[in-house]
Amino acid sequence: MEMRTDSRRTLYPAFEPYETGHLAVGEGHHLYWELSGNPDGKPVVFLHGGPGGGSSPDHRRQFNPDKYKILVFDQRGCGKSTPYASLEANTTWHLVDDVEKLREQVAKVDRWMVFGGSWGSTLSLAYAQTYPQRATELVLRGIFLFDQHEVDWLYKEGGASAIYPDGWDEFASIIPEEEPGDLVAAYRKRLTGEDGDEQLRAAQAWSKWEAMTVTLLPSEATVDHMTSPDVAVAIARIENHYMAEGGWLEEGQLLRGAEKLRGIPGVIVQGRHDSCTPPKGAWALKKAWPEVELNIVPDGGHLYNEPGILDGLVRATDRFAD
Ligand code: STX
Repeated sequence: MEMRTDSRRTLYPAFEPYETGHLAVGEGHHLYWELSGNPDGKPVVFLHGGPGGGSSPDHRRQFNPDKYKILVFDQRGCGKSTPYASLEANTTWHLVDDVEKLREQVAKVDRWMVFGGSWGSTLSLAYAQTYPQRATELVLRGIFLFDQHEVDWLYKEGGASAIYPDGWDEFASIIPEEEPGDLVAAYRKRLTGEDGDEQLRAAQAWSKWEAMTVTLLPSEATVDHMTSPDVAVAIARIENHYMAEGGWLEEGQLLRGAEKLRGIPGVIVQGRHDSCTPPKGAWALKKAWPEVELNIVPDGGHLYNEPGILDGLVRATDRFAD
């Protein structure tokens, strides 16, 4: 693919939701949601990353507000959803059914575009493979299939640690070397323990490691945001919980399920230098789902707001807008 560095598309100018609320989805969870854009426009649901990352006011700006009816929400335990950072009844399949509840009860539409990056791509695939009749298109970024090699890439030595040995040492340093088990298990003990100070320290270290891997160029703003106590605890507890459980997905499940996506138009925007979710997963998905358009961004990392990644995403949503 040709590398485009001039006239790259950027976020739409800031706009506010026209309606917000909380939806009770069961097991005590209340999900914060917001509708923005054009109430009569083309429906789209935005699925944020992590899991645990929560939504931000910039996420809606990837869609033309004159053309899209945009539903953004915070997944169980994230952002403004309550109870904060809760791991109770918090699995991939709870979230898949939450998306259906939001479609029926909040967006009140029959079908919608499904848009997600990173963990949001995992959840988009799980949702669209469960309810293929509900997805008009899929726009995905930074593909994460929850296969073992992707989890190991992030949390075992020899993957992202080979690119960020400095960050890896810091991540590993809060766990005594002689402690048995892997780092995901060791962090889990601390992130779910009774000691609040230890939980926060582990949460900030977990989130800092992730923050280092998600931008191509060092970003102090990303590290500061992801390690701030109110954000770090949800990211670390929820992400660690999902990683420890393999996302409640069988190995290869989302690749095998790609046959259910036949006939649904799709675009993948994937950074070549994505150190969090390297292109291997996107490539495997493209082979399993030949109709999808795979755009590998030569100077792209992982995060949606990097210039080449954002350009690809906005071009995709614009193309599907009419
Ligand atoms: N997790 C990758 C992911 O979904 C494997 C992700 N990485 N960072 C984020 O999400 C946030 C920046 C949204 C926290």
